[in-house]
Amino acid sequence: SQNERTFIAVKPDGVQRGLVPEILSRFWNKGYKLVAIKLTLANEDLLREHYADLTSKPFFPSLLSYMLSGPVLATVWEGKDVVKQGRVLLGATNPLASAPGTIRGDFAVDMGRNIIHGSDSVESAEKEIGLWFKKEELVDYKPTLTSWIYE
Ligand code: YYY
Ligand code: MG
Repeated sequence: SQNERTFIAVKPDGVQRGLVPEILSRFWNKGYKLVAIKLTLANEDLLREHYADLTSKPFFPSLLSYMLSGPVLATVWEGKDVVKQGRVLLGATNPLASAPGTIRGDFAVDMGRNIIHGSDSVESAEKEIGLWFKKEELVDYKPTLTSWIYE
């Protein structure tokens, strides 16, 4: 449905490297609707919930300090198949395996500096949006271009 939502976050390295405008453009130009956006510092409790399935992994401590190393740009995007298509725009987790043309493929090299997060399912998107945003931060509006993007 056109109401599907995903959580996309520019990680601290992406913010510091000035990639925010480029990354927003990729989603905006594709035709997705921005529903929420904020620059924020994560905290350990939030990240332990966000990455709940990874807390026992050997790389978790470095993932945690990476995600705490600077501000994160948290965003929510809406549109048809946006969760899966968002992952396509991101590219593979390991940037060296990401195709050119994807965000990680174009701008990153190391797995632990892969510049962007995207929800991997509709269920995790709902969980992540609820973790990072309050209900009133999700903005309800009608983009004027909708009929030029959807048949
Ligand atoms: O969803 P995605 O970010 O593509 O990968 P996840 O498997 O959810 O892992 C989250 C995050 O952890 C990944 O973006 C980089 C880091 N990571 C890592 O540093 N080393 C690994 N072997 C796997 C993941
Ligand atoms: Mg993931």
